[in-house]
Amino acid sequence: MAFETINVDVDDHIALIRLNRPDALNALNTQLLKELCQALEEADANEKVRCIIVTGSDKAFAAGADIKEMSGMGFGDVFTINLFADANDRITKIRKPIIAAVSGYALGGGCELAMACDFIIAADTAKFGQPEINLGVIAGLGGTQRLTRFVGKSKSMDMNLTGRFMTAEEAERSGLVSRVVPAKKLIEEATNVAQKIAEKSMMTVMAAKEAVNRSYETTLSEGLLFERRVFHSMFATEDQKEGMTAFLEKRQAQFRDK
Ligand code: CO8
Repeated sequence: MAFETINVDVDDHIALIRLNRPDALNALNTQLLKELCQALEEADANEKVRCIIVTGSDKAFAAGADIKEMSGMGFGDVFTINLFADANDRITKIRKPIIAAVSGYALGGGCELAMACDFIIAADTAKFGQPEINLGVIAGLGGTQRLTRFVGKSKSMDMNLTGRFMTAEEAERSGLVSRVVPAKKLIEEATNVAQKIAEKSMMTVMAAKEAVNRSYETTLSEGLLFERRVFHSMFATEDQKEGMTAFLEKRQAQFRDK
């Protein structure tokens, strides 16, 4: 299907999804969120794709949910549509790894979308924030929950209560982003990282993603048990034999996702 608010480019095992509403700084409206979810699901189902990158423009990853679209809504509208919950659930169900490559503004729903991905690579120009407080609302897609887990209560309160922006440098120092790269090299660096992931056993990558995500949903002892069971199950795979044999034979492993 042709998309109007995003561009999708699948090349060499990597799906690059670019948010594309330049006139609104990639604000997340109903159409964009639906198209994004559909593109992620298609990439997840595409056997060729082994890693997904979500990005925006130089100026904005996304400047939040679309304020023009939301401004006239009442409780009944947002409650009934439940769009933000639907988008969150659909993104969370994607099993392949998703890298958010963030340049410029990642605000409100934009910051939350980046956090819903598996990890964030930021350009040195990136600015993160939860400025919903200035609009008379609070975050609605994880800004009070995921952000708190990433950066701790103090910084999360600061961001959510003042609406101030965090620089890429502060975001890396605080654990919100995994690495900061020069803005001009953002897509190149994100693609290199995606390529590295794409070379692994996809089955093992999916298992690792599942195990890390489990740490957010359960107790430490349950999480450790889940991790151990998945670890044990890896010994039933051909890729475990190949990975360990290749190490001992001092050669590159040839994984077959089996
Ligand atoms: N929604 C709609 N339009 C937007 C948005 C937005 N969030 N952000 C920017 N735009 C539009 C502007 O209205 C403007 O359009 P026009 O040219 O037609 O007037 C155009 O984009 C360019 O913006 P600016 O002229 O304001 O550009 P500046 O460089 O001066 O400022 C800023 C950039 C600082 C990013 C500024 O645009 C801004 O503050 N934007 C709003 C940021 C914000 O408050 N975000 C939070 C939104 S609420 C939210 O996200 C709730 C999340 C709930 C869950 C979401 C699930 C998806």
